[in-house]
Amino acid sequence: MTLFIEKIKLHHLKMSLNDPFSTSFGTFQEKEFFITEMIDGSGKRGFGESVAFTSPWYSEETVQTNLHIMTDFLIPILKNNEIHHPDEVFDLFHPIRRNNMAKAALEGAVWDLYAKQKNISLAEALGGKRKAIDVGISLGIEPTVNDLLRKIEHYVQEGYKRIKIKIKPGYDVDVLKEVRCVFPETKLMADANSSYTLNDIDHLRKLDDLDLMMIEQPLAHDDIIDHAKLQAAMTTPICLDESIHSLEDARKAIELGSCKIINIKIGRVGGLTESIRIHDYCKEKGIDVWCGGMLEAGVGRAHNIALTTLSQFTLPGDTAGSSRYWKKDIIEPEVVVENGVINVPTKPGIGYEVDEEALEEFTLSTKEFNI
Ligand code: OSB
Ligand code: MG
Repeated sequence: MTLFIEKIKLHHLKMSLNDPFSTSFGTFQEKEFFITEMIDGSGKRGFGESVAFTSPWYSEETVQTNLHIMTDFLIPILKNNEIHHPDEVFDLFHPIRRNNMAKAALEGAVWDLYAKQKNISLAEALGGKRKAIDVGISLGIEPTVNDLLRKIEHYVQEGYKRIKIKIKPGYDVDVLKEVRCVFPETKLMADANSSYTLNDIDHLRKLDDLDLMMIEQPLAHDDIIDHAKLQAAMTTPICLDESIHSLEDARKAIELGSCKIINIKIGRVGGLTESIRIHDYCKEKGIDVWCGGMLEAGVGRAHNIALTTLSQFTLPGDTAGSSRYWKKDIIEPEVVVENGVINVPTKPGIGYEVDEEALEEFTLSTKEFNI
């Protein structure tokens, strides 16, 4: 079997979030990204989504570097090679160093097209078995603790399976103590987005009294050594996000004891193929994983849902419903969360239709490449 990709389109979109989202590294009000589209000879279309932001805050990639790398390096590779299975894309892209979000944006569309050609759901193509997935929600840093408490109340009522709270120095232990006081039973976790150092070890250890599921990425984005020291000094499990870019990173972090949990983001690790490899390795090592989010629109959200059907995704992820982010999403139907659960679509590929009107409404420009 060959995929016979004839055309690739890069749709550059810009959408406004319902609600500004603040982290220790900055505030998001808008999201710019690419919807990648791959069209085969029979007119079947696969879709992917890039997740880099406009500024290199979370990682070094940006919307513009994604465009550069896809246009000048990755699409030429797809032009010059026949693809029989989506797993081959990871190896074809391997000579290009890093730029994992650019790679994943294209690889995701190949996976969707492949599943549609085989007439199976993307979840099935990936080997996932779950029919429904449990989800949590990630809440940004709020102007006041009362604002945060109100939001938590709202999403607990909606049924989300756990609440993640962004923290940073000066907005951490006291805030979480108040939250724990008001919500004694709620599953809570904190995400620091790399805003602490080992000098904060005594302060971070105070979190051990709050019965958190985990603390995500407390230390530097490129560290696994100090995280191992911190994990040895804390009972709260550490979950790594920014530090894990590959299966090799995951292996080293687990061997060192730098974390007990891994957040898998498809974009950060360079695609679905590498996500599955990390998942399988974690399963073998007894490390729980969950699927992280990058404030995705519908296509990226659909990919996250499909990946989360794999068995070692034992903890609720950050893939909330479309309405948490957007007035109008770009897929039909939108992603709906009921009682903290998303029913996995069974239609071929990502299982949602791209809403052509919405796509057009949010598109700034489109580039086409004949393959
Ligand atoms: O660290 O997981 C993160 C959003 C932007 C950048 C980094 C992160 C996040 C989130 C939100 O936590 C996840 C989501 O709701 O998509
Ligand atoms: Mg994170």
